[in-house]
Amino acid sequence: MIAFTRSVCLGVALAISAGIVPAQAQVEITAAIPDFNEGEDTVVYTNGDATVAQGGIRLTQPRGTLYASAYYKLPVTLSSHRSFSAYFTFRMTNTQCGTKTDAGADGLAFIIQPDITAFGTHGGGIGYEKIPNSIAIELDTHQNPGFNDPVKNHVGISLNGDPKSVAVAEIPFTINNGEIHHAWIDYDGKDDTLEVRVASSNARPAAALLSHKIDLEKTLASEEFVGFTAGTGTCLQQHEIFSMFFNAENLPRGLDTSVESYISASR
Ligand SMILES: [Ca+2]
Ligand SMILES: [Ca+2]
Repeated sequence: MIAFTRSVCLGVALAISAGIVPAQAQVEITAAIPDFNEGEDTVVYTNGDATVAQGGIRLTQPRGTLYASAYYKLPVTLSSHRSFSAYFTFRMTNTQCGTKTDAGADGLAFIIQPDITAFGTHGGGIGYEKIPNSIAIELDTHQNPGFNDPVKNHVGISLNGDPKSVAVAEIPFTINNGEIHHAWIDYDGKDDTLEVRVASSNARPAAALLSHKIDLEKTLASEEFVGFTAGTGTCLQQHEIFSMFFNAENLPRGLDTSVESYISASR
């Protein structure tokens, strides 16, 4: 953990007031876990098949009909508008679907909800199905026609544990190809806009892949847990998270680790 000193604050403030955005300026946010290599298991609460191992959260092993969740252990306090900014890295490996190894299921989701012990269902439920009072942003790799999945490789915004997403978008590259990918989720509760970005590098894309108008004050309370769910079915794969950053307020330029570094706020 890097100490957040008064001089760093002052330096950043002076640079910003002078119109200069310094490279790798340090920004204090609600929760910053750049890796899981040194005791970060103590800040993560796991359910089901999830465990903290080998530098990441392994949500599911590559076995069938599993489901799991993992949450940042401390509750986060959201503002009255429920705004937030989040960024995480993930990987899906060991894909298998029958005799095919170039397809796997079911995917993982970033979730905000009030119960640290909650995990939903396996298969197309992606570990979040039936979790009430929740918003899940799924990274779905298996097309379930019953859930209105547009294609197998898509992002979806799902409310209150219903896998029939209220908004979806096809992801233009394959997310379960064994590589580490990046996701940004930003909600501005003042104009009710939720934006999702997914990329194969750590540079935050300028344009959102999915932008959706939604009022989360109806869904989320002021105190919540943030984390991830995942599931496998007849088709399967391993799901892992390698970093997670969450701020309980919207950052207008979003969390971008290619430009700035982040530390957890002191509590
Ligand atoms: Ca699906
Ligand atoms: Ca879906």
